[in-house]
Amino acid sequence: MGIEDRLNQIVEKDGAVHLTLLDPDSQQPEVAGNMAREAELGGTDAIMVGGSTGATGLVVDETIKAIKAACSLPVILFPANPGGVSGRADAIFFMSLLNSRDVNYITTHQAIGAPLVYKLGIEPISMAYIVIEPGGLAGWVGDARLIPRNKPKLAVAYALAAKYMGMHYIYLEAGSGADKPVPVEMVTAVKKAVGEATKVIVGGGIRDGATARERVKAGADMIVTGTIVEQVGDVKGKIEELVRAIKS
Ligand code: 1GP
Repeated sequence: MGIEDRLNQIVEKDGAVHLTLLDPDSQQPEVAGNMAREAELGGTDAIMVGGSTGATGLVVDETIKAIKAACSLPVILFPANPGGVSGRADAIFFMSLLNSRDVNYITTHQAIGAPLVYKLGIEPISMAYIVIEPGGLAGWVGDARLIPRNKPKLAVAYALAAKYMGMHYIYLEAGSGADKPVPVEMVTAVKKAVGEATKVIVGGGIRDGATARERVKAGADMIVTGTIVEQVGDVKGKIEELVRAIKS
């Protein structure tokens, strides 16, 4: 079974998926491996690997190698550009930053990266990336026309466009380390519009179980946390808190 089917099955069974994001630019590969092991013990479902700056080439490769040696979870690439593609990964969020002003982030990087993904045999998971205020580094690097927090209608419009273009996953991103996560009302509106089959991922600024649970109750199928895992001493304990909060 492919990674996308596995994730969808977990949504069916547990009500939600938890994904741990590790940025290869934030720590040495061995440290990333240890974090992944702890995250697996804490009950996370998969490891995402990527970052807006400095997550390319050898550093991505070495990080995934260390994660693979330390745990048995699937590794999904979350690249900012084709430089973030590694044949060591199991799958890739093959994403388009729909509200970017820069065609590179909408289709050009995808065209350049696609033959590499094909050649390496990595499973592509079709995903729309929609960046919401404050947007963080991802918003800046991707030249996003940020969706205002108080305009859920705009997020719904992009999400529906994504669904009608055949994308399977919709990622609502507030930006790594955001002081405010994606508003609950926006998650509710997007999920209501796209329906059951299209999965909604929410990330950016989620640091505790209660915040994650509110978004799952609002309709998020998957929750991504990254920064908090880098900040806490007890990775396993933090992941346990998040996982317990979102799984039914
Ligand atoms: C960033 O949404 C992810 O792309 C995760 O955000 O680092 O704030 O958890 P955090």
